[in-house]
Amino acid sequence: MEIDTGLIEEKWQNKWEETNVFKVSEDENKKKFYVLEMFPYPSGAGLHMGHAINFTISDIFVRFKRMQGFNVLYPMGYDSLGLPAENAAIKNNTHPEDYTRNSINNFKNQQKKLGFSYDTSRIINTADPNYYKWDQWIFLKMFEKGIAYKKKSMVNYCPSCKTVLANEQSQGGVCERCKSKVHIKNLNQWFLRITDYSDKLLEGHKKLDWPEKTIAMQKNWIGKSHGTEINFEINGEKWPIFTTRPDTIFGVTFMVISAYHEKLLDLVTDKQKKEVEIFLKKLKSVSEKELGNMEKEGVFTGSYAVNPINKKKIPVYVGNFVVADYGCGMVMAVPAHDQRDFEFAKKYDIEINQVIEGDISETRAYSKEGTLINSGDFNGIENKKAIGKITDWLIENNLGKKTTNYKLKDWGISRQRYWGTPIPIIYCDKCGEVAVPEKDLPIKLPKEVKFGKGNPLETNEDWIKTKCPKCNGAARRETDTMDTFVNSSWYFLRYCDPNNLKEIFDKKKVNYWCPLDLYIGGAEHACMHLIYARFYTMFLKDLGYISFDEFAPRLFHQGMLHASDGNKMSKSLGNTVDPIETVDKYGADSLRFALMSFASPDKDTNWNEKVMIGSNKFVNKVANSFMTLRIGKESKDMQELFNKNMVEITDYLEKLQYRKITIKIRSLFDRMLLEKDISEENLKNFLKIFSLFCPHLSEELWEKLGYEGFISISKWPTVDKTKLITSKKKVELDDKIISNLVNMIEKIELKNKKIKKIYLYLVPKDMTQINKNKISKSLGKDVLFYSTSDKEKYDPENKSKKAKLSLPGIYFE
Ligand code: ANZ
Ligand code: ZN
Repeated sequence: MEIDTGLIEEKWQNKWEETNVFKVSEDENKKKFYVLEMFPYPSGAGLHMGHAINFTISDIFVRFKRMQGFNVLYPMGYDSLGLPAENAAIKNNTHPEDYTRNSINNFKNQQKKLGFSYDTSRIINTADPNYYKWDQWIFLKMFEKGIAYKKKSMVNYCPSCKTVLANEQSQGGVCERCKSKVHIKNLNQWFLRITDYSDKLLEGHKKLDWPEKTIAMQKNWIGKSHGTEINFEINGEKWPIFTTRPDTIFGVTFMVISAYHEKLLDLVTDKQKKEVEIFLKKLKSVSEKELGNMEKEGVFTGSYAVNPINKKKIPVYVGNFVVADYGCGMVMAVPAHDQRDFEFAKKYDIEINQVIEGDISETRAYSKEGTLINSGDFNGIENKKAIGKITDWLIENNLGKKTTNYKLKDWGISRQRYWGTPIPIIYCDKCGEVAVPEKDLPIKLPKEVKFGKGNPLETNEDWIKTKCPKCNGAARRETDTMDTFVNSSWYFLRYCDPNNLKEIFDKKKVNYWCPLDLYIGGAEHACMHLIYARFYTMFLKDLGYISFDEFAPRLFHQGMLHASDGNKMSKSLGNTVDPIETVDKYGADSLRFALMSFASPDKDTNWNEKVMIGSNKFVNKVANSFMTLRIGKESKDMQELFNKNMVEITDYLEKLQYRKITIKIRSLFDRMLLEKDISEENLKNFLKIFSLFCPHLSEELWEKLGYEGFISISKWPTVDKTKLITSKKKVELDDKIISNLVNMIEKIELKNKKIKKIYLYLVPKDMTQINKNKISKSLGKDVLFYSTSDKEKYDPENKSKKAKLSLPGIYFE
């Protein structure tokens, strides 16, 4: 009986859609489960294989949880505002709105073709005014509380994209998108005071079951550090600096102020003015991460500082390695014990004064522990102790205080571009900055604008001109739009009540579904998105809108899928594989099965056409031979095997170790084909497991077997524990051998080596205990069994010597 996989896939996709099987609502009697993958940015190019793999990972998990009886929320949406859509629209001479609509429709159709089980009644599109209205609403709440504010600040600015860039988007002084040289500009910008939440963000980490590396990256990003603020005197004025090493204060031989320090010019003498100006002109913007590696440069300002501890006069330099908005924007430099200061001192021939015992070389400062020297009354003290002692002395003499500093900065959200959420602020000559009243939201983007020169919103005077909400006088709208990370900072809440026109969401609904039970997305979002979203959650909790302060207690990062040549898939390299073309060729079930066969979902992997073809063959084998299986009384062995598999597969599913399951599905099915009869129960059980990976074919076979309703919402099999106990000892040995071998085979085949034969060498006692047939069948390979006492055995690498009781020697060929 032939099954046309192409036809059945469309049939079941339509049936799922027509019957709304995956639509959910709150049900207090059912346990909820909320699974979310980071929503995609819908580009005109359509889905790529990375999307397909990511979505398949979550869809399998969702189908499993649904069958386990949970009330599962699994929504989908589109992060559709942003620069790429605007640039693509300009390039293709269309409007971003039309470009975005087409991209989303294309995405939806493609996602449908892959058999994902979304609740499609909850689709979110961030470019929809009914969505970004609530971005504006949150902004107003933040403005009210002083969390949103405006200030002048030095920013990275891309002259070609005509917008402000975050530090991460301008590494090496070039724009991440267009590679133009980035300029530094002093602009009036809107900020969100995320720094109010620094400690909460750090404390919250304790509650998170997240990859350790991601937590470490966030900690580093927030960068909390305890230290001392010390007042130096320059030109009779007090200038504090921040240091974590007050123990080195006797070794300070110069000071360095940031090139972007607001009060830099106060320190520059007339004589040094020219030189400083030339230095400032050629500065490049660099992100903090690069500061460590780049060449340290600076010039003398002409001013001198007085070291408060010994009244020594030391020169003040302006330098490129001091960050303006960290600490005090100025540092006390100790070249003997700080490598940056050391390099600077060597370059400009500044005195190096050692104050901690240890070896200083021609190229390196001594930055380890030691005893203080050349430090007046503090000589002979261990430097760790001296940190406290010197700080106490400074505090007693009113020359300093203890402080804590954070690397985290307030989040600059102003963008001078069109395709983003308009900032709901109005400027009035009389009243100043005025918030748009809530009843006037959303402030919609005007469709009529001119692209190409500066901020497109500035080209529509009709839109800009408005009335002041306070005095009713003539006023103008803010033309900055919000960074699109704003849109993704709370979308997971909106999914709980996506069509609400009156409120951001119904609190009861959000508190039923949230927090997420599993969040899936790329590790590249460790800092920005995942910190911003945590911040928004905490803010909304403080407002009293939600009852939790962490939105995603469990996070899973999927691996990256590369092209078969190991490179990133990219159009320019011509190595992309298109998921929809692949579905047209092999079917969605085969693609899903293949994607999960490549590697464990958390590992990076390469596209592998052979695995694709192999998966397709296997799926076709199930399609063509499943109905030849006979329902009847099955053997005890088979019962045991099923039970054991069910336990293991359920466990693998919880851990998202899908590759192991694909191997089990294959061997289980091959074994079933060799059996005369299979119980009806286990026939169904096999299909249920298979349906997570290959839902279309499973629905078709389910229907052919005569069952009513969708297999997608049938009940996950429970294990008959009694059947696990029989002949336990024997089963244990067989299964130990099998599972060892499965793991070894997996490793070997991952390296693309083929295994033709397996030789097992067992001690004579084991030889009588095992079920050879079962082992061979489970592995789906040729296995030869030798007793270690067999004189005639084939054993080229002497592996039989390794055999112990219950532990056979193994040789692969
Ligand atoms: C003197 C000193 C001697 C320092 C020494 C270090 C080693 P964290 O842990 O990152 O907080 N620093 C302070 N403000 C800075 C700024 N705005 N830009 C660049 N560097 C700055 O590091 C604090 C240390 O970084 C401070 O301690 C200061 O240098 C420098 F042997 O002061 B230290
Ligand atoms: Zn006014």
